[in-house]
Amino acid sequence: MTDNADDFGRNMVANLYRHRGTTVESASARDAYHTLAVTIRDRLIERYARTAAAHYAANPRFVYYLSAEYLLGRQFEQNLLYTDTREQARVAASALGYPLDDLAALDAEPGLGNGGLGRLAACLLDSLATADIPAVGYGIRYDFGIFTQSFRDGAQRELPDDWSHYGTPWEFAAPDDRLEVGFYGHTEAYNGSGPRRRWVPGETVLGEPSHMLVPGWGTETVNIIRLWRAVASSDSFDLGHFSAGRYGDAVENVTHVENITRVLYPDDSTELGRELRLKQQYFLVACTLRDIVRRFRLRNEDFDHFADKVVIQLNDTHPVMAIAELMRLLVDEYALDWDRAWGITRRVFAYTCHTLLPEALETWPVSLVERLLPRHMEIVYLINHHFLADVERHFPGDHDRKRRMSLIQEEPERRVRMAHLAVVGSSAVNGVAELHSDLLSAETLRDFAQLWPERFHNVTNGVSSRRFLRIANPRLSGLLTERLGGEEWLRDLDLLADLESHADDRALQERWRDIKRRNREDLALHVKDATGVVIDPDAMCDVMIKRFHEYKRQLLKVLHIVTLYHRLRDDPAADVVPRTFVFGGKAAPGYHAAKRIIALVNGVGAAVNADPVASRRLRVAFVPNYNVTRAELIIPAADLSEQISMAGKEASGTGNMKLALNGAVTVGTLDGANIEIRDRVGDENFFLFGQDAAEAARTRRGYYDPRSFYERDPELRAAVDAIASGAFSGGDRGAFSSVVDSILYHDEYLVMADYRSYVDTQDAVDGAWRDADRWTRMSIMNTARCGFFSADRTIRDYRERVWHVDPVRVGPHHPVTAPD
Ligand code: NBX
Repeated sequence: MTDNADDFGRNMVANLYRHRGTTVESASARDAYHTLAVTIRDRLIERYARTAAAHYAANPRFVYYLSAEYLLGRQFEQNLLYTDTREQARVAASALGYPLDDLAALDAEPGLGNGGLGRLAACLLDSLATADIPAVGYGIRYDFGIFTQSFRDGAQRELPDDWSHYGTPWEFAAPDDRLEVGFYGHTEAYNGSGPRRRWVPGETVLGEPSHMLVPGWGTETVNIIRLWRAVASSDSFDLGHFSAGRYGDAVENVTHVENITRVLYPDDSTELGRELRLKQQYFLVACTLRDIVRRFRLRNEDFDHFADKVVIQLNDTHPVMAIAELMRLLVDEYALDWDRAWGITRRVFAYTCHTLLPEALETWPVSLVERLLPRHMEIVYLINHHFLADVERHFPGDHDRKRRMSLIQEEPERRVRMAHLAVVGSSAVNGVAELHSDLLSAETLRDFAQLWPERFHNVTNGVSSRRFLRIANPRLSGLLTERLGGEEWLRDLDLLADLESHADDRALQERWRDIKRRNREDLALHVKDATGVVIDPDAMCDVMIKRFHEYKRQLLKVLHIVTLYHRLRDDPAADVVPRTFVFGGKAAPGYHAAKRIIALVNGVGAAVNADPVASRRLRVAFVPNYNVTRAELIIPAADLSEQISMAGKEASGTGNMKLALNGAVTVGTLDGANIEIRDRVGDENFFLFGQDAAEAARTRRGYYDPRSFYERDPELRAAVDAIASGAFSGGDRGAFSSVVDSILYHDEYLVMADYRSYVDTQDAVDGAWRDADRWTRMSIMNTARCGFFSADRTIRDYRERVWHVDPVRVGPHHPVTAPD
């Protein structure tokens, strides 16, 4: 496809007619946006056709990434970049009478995920395509994504996120590929012996796929992400009820079926255990495996080759019922014997764990699985039977070990342990940062790591440099491209290391500071708009953006802010560096403790911002509705990155990588990937504080008295007392009593124990900031030394350690029609 501005413009006008049925003169902004998007999409579709043909011809091993969540972010800017059509699009947009940026702002972000896990999935798909790896991402097309957050009186309010209300130009529905998914019912014997049985579902629903294009950067490859939605069959609508005026009853069945993919569960890290959630998970798994088998059979017949052509990466335990489902397909539907089916299944699956919190390890009541998926329950029992016999062979008579490792937990209620099923049914298991993988092997999954040490790997997370540097931070990217002599760093992020030798270059430092300042100005405009808070673009931008969770310790950050506030109140001339504290993040709607902390941040912010003395130095801005789009605005402006979780709790973190890559200096604990960031950027360019994982575990195991810290530390006492006294809740002493009690009497996450170390370290941050050259040097070093945290490297690690797949190059002139 040729791409001069004239061709692009003609193509766009044709698309305006064909897709919107309107004219240049009467095109609305949304008409213009949609038409432009479709015109960009045309460039990708052509590449996709060539990719599909190349994959068909090569019949390679495919990576199938199974994830209940994807946080893709806006696609407009990214697709402009990946098709290199920005200039043509600018000209075409203005021909329709609109600035390109106004149209880009109409692009909706599909919020089909909660946080890190969902965004990681999107970054990995981007890097898979960039590395020319044949891959498909499978997920759920939720009608409503992660809720839209707003604040009322400082408290979080949740509104539904109807992300595709206006339709989305990036999505192609494929109603012809609908398939049936069963639930409930019973199982029956086949004639003949063996484990083969027939499942007779009590309810069937239709799964309809749609796909979005996932282009690689600087390559011809365009992969896809396939999303499933539940649709009722046309006979689900009860015309009889409708005619009788019973309109609610008429659509009851339709609603019942379509509710399966209605809404993303907004709970990260804590399990709700709702039946509908299990239905969602199985729905994804059933649709996806049928699709994978269909794709396999396009070019292959014998299931003995299945594992040579298929690797399925399970993103946490949410899709783990896929292991039982593949066994069901192979044994019941394709009549393979059990051992052969199990050999294939085990080779196909790989499992990534994303947590260390025991409460986040999914289990499902046996009674529920028996009812919803009766055949799968039988299969899980059979897998368990063989597995426990294997454990017995390795550890004869060790009954306690068998009880610990069983796929079924017996007490206090019989439940299926999904993480155990995942490990038993996979050939590779990985954590997402070195510390996390070590703790998985040494603690959470110790028994399994002892039995099968060769299965356990580390694959440290990474992030997309295209999205989080090139697109989010065009100013810094421009400078990098100029200094590094081209854009090659976007495919090889290790090239950033070349900057290191220029870290003391005055001219570079000046440019670097200027860019940060202008990024802070952009952020200030948004903050003013979204919150009314005015921030000083010269103040240090201190950023804490992540889900609200007690283990992440937003509360520790609050205690620091209150401490600085008190210092200024007690002495208006106190030596406090001007700072803007920027917060972003949502709390699960049912997680009351986290929601109280959100209200407290807003309460402290209101007090600080309104205080005539403190507000001269300090401002607090809580940007509502944190999402990928907001991240792209906040991260480039950040000077200080808050990564302050209790050590041993954060599996990896990926915001930490995005911020460091954009030249923010980290203040953090030795947790998750912070350790690897510090190892790389150097301890002189990282502010470390607090107990490490071993110390924290010891503190928690021994006698821990959080109140003693309160009693001994006057600044800590003053901060806690102020919260308790109603200073941040209009005098209401009860408002935050649950928060105060939790840290004074339980303090599960060692906020009190780490407070002094944190505040002292923050004083050292102030000291470093005052020396502008020193700070800028630290900032440059962070960018220069974070090339390792590219998701491209993560994909290389998965390829070598887990997937063993080869790239397929897509030629520029590949035949567009698939052979035979
Ligand atoms: O996955 C996150 C971890 O907390 C991060 O440390 C890590 O960097 C990231 C990527 O590996 N986990 C996460 O985001 N979990 C969820 O979003 C989640 C969603 C639903 C659910 C449980 C967890 N039921």
